[in-house]
Amino acid sequence: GMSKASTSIPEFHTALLNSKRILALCGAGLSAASGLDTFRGKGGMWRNYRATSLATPEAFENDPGLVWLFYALRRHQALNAKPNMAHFALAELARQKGEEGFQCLSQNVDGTPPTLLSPPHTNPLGLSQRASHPPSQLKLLHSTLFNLKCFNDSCTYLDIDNFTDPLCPALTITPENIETRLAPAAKSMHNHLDPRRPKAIPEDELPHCPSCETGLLRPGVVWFGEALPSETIEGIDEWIEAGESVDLILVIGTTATVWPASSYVEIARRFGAKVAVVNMDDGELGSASDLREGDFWFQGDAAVLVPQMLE
Ligand code: BJW
Ligand code: ZN
Repeated sequence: GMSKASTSIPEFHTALLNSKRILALCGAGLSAASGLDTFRGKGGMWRNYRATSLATPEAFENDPGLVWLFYALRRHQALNAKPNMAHFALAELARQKGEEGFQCLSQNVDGTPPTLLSPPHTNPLGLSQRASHPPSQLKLLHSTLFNLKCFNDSCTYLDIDNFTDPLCPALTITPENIETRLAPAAKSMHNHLDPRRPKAIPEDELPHCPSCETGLLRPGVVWFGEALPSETIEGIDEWIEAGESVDLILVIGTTATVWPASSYVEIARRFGAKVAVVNMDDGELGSASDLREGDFWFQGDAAVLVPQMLE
């Protein structure tokens, strides 16, 4: 590309040493080496599917069973994945720099704050959490697969850290459910919002809200058109304003196309930050256009590059 950015790890080490206040904006590419699929870009299963069109309230309204199968599969995969070297390296950076020095803003939904272990999973935490990332330095922008909410707008039921897998018999990960029910519908060029499509699973077989008893439970993740968790956003704003400066932002494994998460790159710049992009694909942010002199661009697997950058 035409980027003026440096690709030198030693130069990055110097910039890192000179940075007092650091942000990371992470995306699905951070967990790719752990076997979790990305939404877009190279190497992700979901790029062949219309996965993002399942991440909407409209899709759930129209076919809750189909949307639930997508999330049941992702809960199952996240519970069985292990953190990779990039998760561990970021957790170590967090310990070294402390709360004032480093905050990790993650768009990934594979985790929750540490909690009691719930059988049968001996280790039911998110990947960053299992890498012992300090919780106060991990901001989950799109929440987590393991919070459940009620789809009924007027009901405030919230079930935090629910690691039950499967959530109910109808949501068991079977070839029938995944290959016959989920995959064709998610891949289909037909509009799966079409109300005439047969539903994936009868509604009475899906998990219902124990509080209002009328609403269906839904994954507590942030879908398109929904607001990000306000305490999380406020916490980040406070951190940025408290120091009135950001020296460096690491943009790791994300297309940085989804707003408002993507806006933290520009916000950090406004507060003086250099930008360091780590991505498998040189079509991304890095080489494309807006990296400048003083910025960094590293192409490859985050699980390999991030540990080298932070060592
Ligand atoms: C590797 C690698 C390896 C692979 N190593 N790298 C038009 C313009 C601007 C904005 C909008 C617009 N129309 C609508 C909007 C707003 C909308 C939006 O931004 N849409 C865009 C698509 C344009 N945003 C919203 O709707 C947000 N809410 C909102 O606006 O609310 C308004 C409101 C305000 C107040 C009150 C009420 C409402 C919410 C956005 C929520 C996004 N949610 C999702 C789903 C979460 C649940 C789930 O996981 O299913 O979040 S969408 C999906 O994208 C998910 C991800 O977190 C997010 C970002 O994806 P990410 O992480 O960047 O992954 P990929 O796959 O895109 O990229 C992976 C990268 O890794 C690639 O670059 C690879 O190359 C790379 N890679 N392997 C390193 N080994
Ligand atoms: Zn309810």
